[in-house]
Amino acid sequence: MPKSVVVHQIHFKREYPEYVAYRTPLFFCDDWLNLYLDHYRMHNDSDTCQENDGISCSDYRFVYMGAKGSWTPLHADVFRSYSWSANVCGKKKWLFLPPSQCHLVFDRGFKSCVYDIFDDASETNFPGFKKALWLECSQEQNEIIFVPSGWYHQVHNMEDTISINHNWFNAYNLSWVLDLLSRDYKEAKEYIEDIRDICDDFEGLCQRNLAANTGMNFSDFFIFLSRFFSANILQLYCQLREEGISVWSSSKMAKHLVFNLASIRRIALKLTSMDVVAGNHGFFLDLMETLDDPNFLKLFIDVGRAYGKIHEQQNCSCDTKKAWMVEFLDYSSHIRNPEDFVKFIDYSVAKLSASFCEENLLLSGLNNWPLFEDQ
Ligand SMILES: O=C(O)CCC(=O)C(=O)O
Repeated sequence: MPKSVVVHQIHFKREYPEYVAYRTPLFFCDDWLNLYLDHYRMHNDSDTCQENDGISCSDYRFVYMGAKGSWTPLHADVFRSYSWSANVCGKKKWLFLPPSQCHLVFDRGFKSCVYDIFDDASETNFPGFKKALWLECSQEQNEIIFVPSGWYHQVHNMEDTISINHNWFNAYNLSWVLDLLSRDYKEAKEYIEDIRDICDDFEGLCQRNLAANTGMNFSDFFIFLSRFFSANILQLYCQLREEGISVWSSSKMAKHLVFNLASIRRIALKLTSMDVVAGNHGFFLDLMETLDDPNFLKLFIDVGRAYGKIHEQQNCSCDTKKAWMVEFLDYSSHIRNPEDFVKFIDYSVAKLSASFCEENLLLSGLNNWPLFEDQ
């Protein structure tokens, strides 16, 4: 097969925001990444920062177009997110390698990865390569492929093909994002270790390089988690205000929100014990400012919409939400480090419990986080 690595990738939603060409299948709507990026940038570089005008704001929703014979080299997805890919027309061949075998496609120093699994050089330069067991799958028109976190894959267009593709993460694969950040941070640090002594701000440079290579740094991740947690807990508060305590037995949406909160807390706790955030470089979030920000209100409303859609549940009006948000927010504080964030999480949960406390499973689940530890 003649090979041309030309697969054209378009940020479809960003470039044509008014054109509703498709709806995201319900299975894939629990998407924290694109929900967030609809209102915030993941990384704000003061050198290049522009207004968040909806065009400069990035997202991870693409259309791929490739002629027959074009292909996408071996890789694992950005942030170790999940991805789904729907063929509008054409046919693709996918080759997958599960995470347990991924070490086999790296060189001895674990620095570079095989580019093309059909290239003979792969066998010479990558000692474990021959042992890799590939899963092959062909995808026809109108079929959707789901790619789990951390699975390496190479993709070939067997015909002229157009596909729609999203990357996303949520409570279930959030730990993959943290693991990738930790690994890439270590690598970024090692790479410039020899100039540490002559660097005014070594940690700042590591974080800048991490953002450039990985798409976010620890500060971005931390701010993302804080905002997303706030939107989720407020959503839960609205549900409790609207439906009262019966929400725990009747609402799948409430359970889902609790699960999200538990997952964020688990990651925040991990952050407190990691030396990758030594000095807490660049960690700062003014909660009051965050909650006053119109972008936050939009995120909060969109979180409600998304989970309302997933669980086929009605949502209260934007005005009601706004009023309840103000009511909930007497915790005016700055979050300066992961410890502050965990305290804020525990404070908000305690507040929620105090307002609506009854003997019930979900509240104790929310308070006794380890209940969710193994999920
Ligand atoms: O369809 C393609 O060519 C690439 C898709 C892909 O690699 C992905 O979904 O991660």
